[in-house]
Amino acid sequence: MSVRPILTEPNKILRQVSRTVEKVTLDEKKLMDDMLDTMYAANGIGLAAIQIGVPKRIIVMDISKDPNKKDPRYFVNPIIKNKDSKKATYEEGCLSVPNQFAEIDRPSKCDVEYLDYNGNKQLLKADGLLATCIQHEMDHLEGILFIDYLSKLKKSMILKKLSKSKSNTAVL
Ligand code: GNR
Ligand code: NI
Repeated sequence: MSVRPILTEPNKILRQVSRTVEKVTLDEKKLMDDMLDTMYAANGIGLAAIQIGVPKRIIVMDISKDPNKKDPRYFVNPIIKNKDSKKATYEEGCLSVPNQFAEIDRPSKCDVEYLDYNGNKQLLKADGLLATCIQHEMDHLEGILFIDYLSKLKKSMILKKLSKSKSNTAVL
């Protein structure tokens, strides 16, 4: 179990399409453990493997508000089976786009088929923050970031702020 560095935009690795996992082996379980440690350490509610540089279709999430009541969820090879035509708007952030937030519209509900930590097939009917978060994470598997949904102007403003904060940390 260890906390790994999180890649931040701009980074070409974040734009890779992640590969399907053939089988949930000990390697994948160790990766999921590290991802959960990394996500909790960064105070995130979700993390895709590509955010720590591993191009596998694996996501971890914990949307519980109470830090004392952990509710980790693991998704391997998730597929969206059904999306609600109704949209919901959430203020999104991303550990790979640090300290930047924007309102994003996504289907308010979705059904997701996936393999769990033990490699067993599951179906989740998600709504609310859970639905938003799983869709945000599944975008990472395709190399998509939430800023890609913004206007050119808003996106370029965020990228400019990111490059400024990156060059500041290089000086410190
Ligand atoms: O920690 C996170 N919070 C969040 C808030 C609203 C919508 C999506 C998210 S996911 C994000 C962690 C992250 O970057 N996952 O990829
Ligand atoms: Ni993200």
